[in-house]
Amino acid sequence: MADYYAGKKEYFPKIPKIQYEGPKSDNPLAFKYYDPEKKVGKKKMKDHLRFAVAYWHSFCADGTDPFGAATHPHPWIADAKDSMEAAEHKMDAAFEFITKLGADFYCFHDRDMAPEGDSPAESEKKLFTLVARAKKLQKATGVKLLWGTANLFTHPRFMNGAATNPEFGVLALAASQVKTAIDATIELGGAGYTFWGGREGYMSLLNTDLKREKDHLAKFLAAARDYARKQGFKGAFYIEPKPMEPTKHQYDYDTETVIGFLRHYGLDKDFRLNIEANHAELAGHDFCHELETAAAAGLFGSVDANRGEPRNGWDTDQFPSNYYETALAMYAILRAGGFTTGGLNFDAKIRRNSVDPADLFLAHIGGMDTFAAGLEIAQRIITDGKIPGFVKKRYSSYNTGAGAKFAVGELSFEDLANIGNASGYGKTGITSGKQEYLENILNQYLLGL
Ligand code: XUL
Ligand code: CO
Repeated sequence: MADYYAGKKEYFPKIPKIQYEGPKSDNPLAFKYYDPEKKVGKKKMKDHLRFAVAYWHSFCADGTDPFGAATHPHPWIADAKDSMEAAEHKMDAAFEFITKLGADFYCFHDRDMAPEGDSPAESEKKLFTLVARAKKLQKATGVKLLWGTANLFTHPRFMNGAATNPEFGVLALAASQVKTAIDATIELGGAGYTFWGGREGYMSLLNTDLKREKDHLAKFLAAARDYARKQGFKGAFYIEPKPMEPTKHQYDYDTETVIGFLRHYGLDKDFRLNIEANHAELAGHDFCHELETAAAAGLFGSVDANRGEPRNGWDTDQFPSNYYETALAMYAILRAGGFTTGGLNFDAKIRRNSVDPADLFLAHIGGMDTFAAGLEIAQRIITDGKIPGFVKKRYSSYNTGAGAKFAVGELSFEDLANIGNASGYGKTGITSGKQEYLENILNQYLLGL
């Protein structure tokens, strides 16, 4: 590691390697809860959490919003002679940041890593020039690729969608881009490949054939999967639900919608869910609801770790800071068996007015601490057993006798009705759900950190 910096230009010269110092530390550039080597249950924290830095927000986004110009001057752009050199410097800065932070993974879109060329062939060449550099940097630093993806939403050609575009020519260009992005992901040993819906949705049904667009999307995904498998890709494919933005109605609305889509088109063997906290909120769901729903279908895959702003109706992509939310999320994730190919990708950006060079570090440190604390609380819920024990007991009437027979499909509807008739009304069903009791227990764990 020390060799990695030798003789290199540093883009974050004042920032040391971030260390764990514990909850009492008042060093802002230190972890308070994330202690990578600490064992929680059977695994080390770092292996439970599998943190990834998002290339797009951290090294490409510059603070621009619809009302104002850039506020985050990127030094790696300033000292470059052209867009390819800027991309190289940006990559050096990214690997410096990720290693100083101590995250084990990163995620990227093709266009985050390399600029688009004048033709598909030139774009591919540019991307693979940067992929070769990333491969070397991954080897030198030990940082790994969690997942890759293609940006099918920024260029104007995708204004009417990519795989759901009414023009076949655009769909074919999207395929060319995804093929190259899959090749790049394979070359970099990516554990997964993500499809976020981008502009796959519609603004008005007056100009849209919804069924046709969904059929095309499924055909496109199946063909992309077949290509990747043929190339030897063994990783996971993820669909990332989002209800709206940029289109009025995104086809991958929420987890339940995506599960239905995957099963309807026979894609559920290869595709899993990448669940983003802010997208859950936009769909009117709790983050943990989306995780639990994916887990219940056996389709939980990965997480885009961020948070929304409950009083805003858009994707604010803020860094996680809410222990209540991450505790419930990690509780769902642990019960789903934890991450295999997936991880916690910080699809989050610092605020427009967070202009100190250290702010990007502070944001990630806070996010990692918030999830590490969430993990410890989730493990405590499980080890202490009061909450899961309560839930188990709540369903215990289905474990024996007629309830157990019903659960395995051995009772007809008449059988069920006869049991109901025989029991009479009495006090059946007048049983406390104990929500307040359980919330109080959870608060005890949270405050006892
Ligand atoms: C957009 C979003 C994307 C995907 C990757 O809301 O979440 O950054 O995660 O394309
Ligand atoms: Co995302």
